[in-house]
Amino acid sequence: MLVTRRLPAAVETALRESFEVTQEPSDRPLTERELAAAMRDHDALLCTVTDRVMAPCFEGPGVRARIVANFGVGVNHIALDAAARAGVVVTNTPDVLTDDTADLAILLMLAVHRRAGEGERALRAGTWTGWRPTHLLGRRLTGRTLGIVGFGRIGRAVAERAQRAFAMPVVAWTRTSPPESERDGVRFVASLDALLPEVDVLSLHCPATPETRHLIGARELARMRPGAVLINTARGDVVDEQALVDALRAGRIAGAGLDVYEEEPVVHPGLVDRDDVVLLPHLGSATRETREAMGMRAVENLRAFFRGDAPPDRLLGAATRP
Ligand code: 8YV
Repeated sequence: MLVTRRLPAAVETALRESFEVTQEPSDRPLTERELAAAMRDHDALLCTVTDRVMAPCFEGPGVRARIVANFGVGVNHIALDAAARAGVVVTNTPDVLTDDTADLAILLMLAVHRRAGEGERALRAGTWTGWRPTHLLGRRLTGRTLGIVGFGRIGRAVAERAQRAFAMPVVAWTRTSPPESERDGVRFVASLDALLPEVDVLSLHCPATPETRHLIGARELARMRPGAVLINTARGDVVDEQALVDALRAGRIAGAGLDVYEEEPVVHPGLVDRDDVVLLPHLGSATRETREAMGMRAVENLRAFFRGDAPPDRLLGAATRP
């Protein structure tokens, strides 16, 4: 199989125990052309979010790979329809990264409200002159109303943390929300439009699909409270970055905490400039424990497939033909 990036050592060892592995030594993202060639030269591909496994990887003569095992839960970089048409199985790594990604969403909420990035930058720049009663006053997170878009595993884990640790009332909207309901102390609303004006913090946890592209744009940002903060640990495409920059400049919202971007690793310069924005380099699942667990989960999927069993994390609908 081709493994596109370097992985935690224990994962690479486990892979080599079971498979004949080719690995790109430079640890750089492969081009679409290289990925298409890899699909013709290998029985399996183990890829990550930086690999765009698009339709040409699955189409035309000579495609040999029967499984694409993604290291990560989000699969917006894989052409699932083309994989399904070609009968190629696609798997991902859910569950194991839920807690760490939820923790990072909370970290961003705290960092924006308590001005942690600004404070750290000032200290390192040597401009901190000492404690004073009015220095870098932020805002309390405890008790603010949290809005969650997408109530899957990660959205639910963020809600639990916010409720238990920060006494935050939680309102959620998800594609499958019943009209108006309450479950586990979370109030579900029937539309995104209903959610936006109600919340102090809006945290995004939906997948990136054609339907969620620019889900948060100029219109949605204008419906948010002027003091509200946007948190995105999902995918960059869900937010129209230019509209976010415009809304921040105009003071329509109070800040943002972002871990994902529209054109990673490029970040809109209008975001980099701002002190009311906290920016992280796609670290949601980046703990030693979780990256190892993600890798082992991908290994389990690959082993099951080549044993002739159903891989535990096969994406339903992505590959239906034998
Ligand atoms: C991963 C992520 O680091 O799992 C996901 O969807 O966004 C990240 O947690 C990345 O996808 C690795 O491929």
